[in-house]
Amino acid sequence: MARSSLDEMAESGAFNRTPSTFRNFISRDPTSPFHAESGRYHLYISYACPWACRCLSYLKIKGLEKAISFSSVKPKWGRTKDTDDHMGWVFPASSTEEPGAEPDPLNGTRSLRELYELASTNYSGKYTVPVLWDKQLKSIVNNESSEIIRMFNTEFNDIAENAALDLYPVHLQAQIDKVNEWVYDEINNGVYKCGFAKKQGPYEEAAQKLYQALDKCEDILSKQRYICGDSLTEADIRLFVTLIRFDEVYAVHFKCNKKLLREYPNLFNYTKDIFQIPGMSSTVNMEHIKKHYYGSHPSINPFGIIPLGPDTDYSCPHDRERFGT
Ligand SMILES: N[C@@H](CCC(=O)N[C@@H](CS)C(=O)NCC(=O)O)C(=O)O
Repeated sequence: MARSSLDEMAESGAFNRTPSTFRNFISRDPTSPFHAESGRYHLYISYACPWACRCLSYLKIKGLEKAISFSSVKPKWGRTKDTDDHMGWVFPASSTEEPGAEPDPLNGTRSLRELYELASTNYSGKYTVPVLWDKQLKSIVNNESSEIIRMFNTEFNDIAENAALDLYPVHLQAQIDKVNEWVYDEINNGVYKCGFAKKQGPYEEAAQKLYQALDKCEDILSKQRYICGDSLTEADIRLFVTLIRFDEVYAVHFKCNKKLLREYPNLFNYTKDIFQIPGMSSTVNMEHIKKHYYGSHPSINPFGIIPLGPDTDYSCPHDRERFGT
């Protein structure tokens, strides 16, 4: 079983992501063991991680910040225990050590690994963010972002400040699922397949599929404001978290440099459009993003040098209003 994404390489040199392990569901049904209550759950994230930031985006845009607390680990992986060499997410010792990151506010653990071990004594998988933690049962509810965002979309609507926002509406579900499938495989995970490939063949295959998918997005977004039509959906949030990291990190660190995001007029303006949705810019901490990727994968970037650019301003005007709202 892989203990870190750096171990997820197949014999062929291709990157293979292992599935998440904690898969409980929070429900608005009061008889559920995981009832959607205000103040009961905590979301552990890293601002660096696109999967965790899907969940943080939902907290912000659904208006769940008062109901569900959250905190971020340090961006750069460190030793998770004194007794072995495993490297992974760690908490800072104080809230001033690393702006944006906080010590574990609930359990006082020093690493995410220790948190996983509190939840399950015989856990042997990866210690990934996001982690949705139940303060009442003192355990992990779920560590799979695609499921956490579904819970945040519907199950907290009695307490969400923006309950009316439905990012997975019934009439678009089939279309969203379809888009998610290729966006996940070819773009979200596609950049990792490029970056972690250990042989030329798997790299080229992943890069070709990535650019075919980006070209497809560019084409779709030349005709409509959002990826599934004229309203914002889950599929946009899932695409955004990769696009916002593209030019700053993936283009250099993961060798996705065939074309930059800023060379795609529609995708670039679309990214600005999503970034400017109230709450979304606070989910993007570019310092954490760059520190993490360039600093935590010594096999890709042995000296941990962080490139200076391009420092793109996503808050500047975009042209997406041309499609209306
Ligand atoms: N399937 C998970 C994937 C999460 C994931 O891969 N997170 C990465 C950070 S971007 C992680 O925590 N990796 C830790 C490691 O590889 O040790 C989800 O979508 O929630």
